[in-house]
Amino acid sequence: MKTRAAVAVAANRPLEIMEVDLEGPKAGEVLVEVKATGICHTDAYTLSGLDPEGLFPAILGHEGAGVVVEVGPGVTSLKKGDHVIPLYTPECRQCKTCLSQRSNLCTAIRATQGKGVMPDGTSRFSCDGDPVLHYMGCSTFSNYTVLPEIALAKVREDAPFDKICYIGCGVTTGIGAVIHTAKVWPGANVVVFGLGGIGLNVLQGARMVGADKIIGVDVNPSRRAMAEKFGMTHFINPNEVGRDRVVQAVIDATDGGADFSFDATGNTEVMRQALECCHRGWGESIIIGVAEAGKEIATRPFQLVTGRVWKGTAFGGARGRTDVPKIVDWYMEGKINIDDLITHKLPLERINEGFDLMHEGKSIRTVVEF
Ligand code: NAD
Ligand code: AHE
Ligand code: ZN
Repeated sequence: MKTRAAVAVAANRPLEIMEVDLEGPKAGEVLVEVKATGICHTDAYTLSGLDPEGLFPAILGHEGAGVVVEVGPGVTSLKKGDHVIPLYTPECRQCKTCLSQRSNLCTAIRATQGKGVMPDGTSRFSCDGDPVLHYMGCSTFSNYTVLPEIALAKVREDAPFDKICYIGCGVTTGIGAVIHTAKVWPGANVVVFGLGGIGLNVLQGARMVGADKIIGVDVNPSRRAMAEKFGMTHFINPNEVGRDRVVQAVIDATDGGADFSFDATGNTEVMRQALECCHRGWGESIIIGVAEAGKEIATRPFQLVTGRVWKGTAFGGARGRTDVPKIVDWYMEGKINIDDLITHKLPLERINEGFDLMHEGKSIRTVVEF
């Protein structure tokens, strides 16, 4: 079949809207009509050419929601008409990691996913006979896409696609980092570096679990109002206090340091600040941000010797097929706010404007509707 898609033809070039060919689902695969997709900073990172797994030409996008159109042989958990959210972190429930229950980093298809192909080693997308690659196993910047059954969460049918697509990455990553990875306790002091599409969801996660002080740090002063709406109690702008004084500002505001800090910027200097503003003896810093190839984090080992802990999280530690339907329920029950974070909506033809809005700091999430 043909599908309309925004194709990343090369690094650092605008996406090109074109018709591409899409093969139907093979064994264990599912054809999905994507109804809506968010644009995450990780899409921009890969498009920039700095992602070591960034391959071109490819169809980016990993924050979608849609409907099952057709299932391939052997698919048992999904049927035509089911509403689904694609999962860049699948849940096979059979690999060593899934069975361990210690991590959400299912290994069933990770190797082929990183090469831009389906588990059988080939792409379902092509253009004039040449393969176009998948991205993060999702490729939601296409009206139709094919995914393995284990990479789809079945969700309730009354939930609006243009909102729940954001649960496919940003919402789950931010809230999950708080509840699954950090396990923030009621009364904890929390600091969030970067108040964009992910950081604002960390804020609402921290509020949900009953954190006490919730400090937000961002160089963009226009983030303040939205962050306060999502639970932030104190704001620090590094450009106002001085970048070298952010750590002390957090320590002063929290009687000795944060119980938990989160990096949602992807900046390795900020990651260091996020660790070093944690409380001596127990403060934990969770890295969410993705940094480009060649960037490394550094700190004095003394920071860890004296009890601070450095951790990271992917997809908020969520097990997609199990946890994502629950987060959709939370949204539908009014327990979490997604609507206010979707600041812009665009048709596919204007998707590049969504990237511009992100880079200019004008949007939180842009959702593209098909
Ligand atoms: P975004 O662009 O919406 O937000 C980033 C925010 O960080 C912006 O508000 C920006 O002003 C702020 N910022 C930038 N530099 C800063 C600095 N030096 N100090 C303080 N604030 C600064 O991006 P997003 O979609 O929220 O993504 C954030 C990061 O999280 C990206 O690196 C993205 O790749 C990563 N991410 C990781 C996961 C995961 O599973 N680990 C999931 C989604 C996104
Ligand atoms: N190819 C990238 C990997 C970047 C990365 O860490 N991705 C996160 C999800 S970001 C979603 O917006 C992730 O899930 N990581 C775990 C994994 O297995 O990829 C790079 O930098 O190499
Ligand atoms: Zn993302």
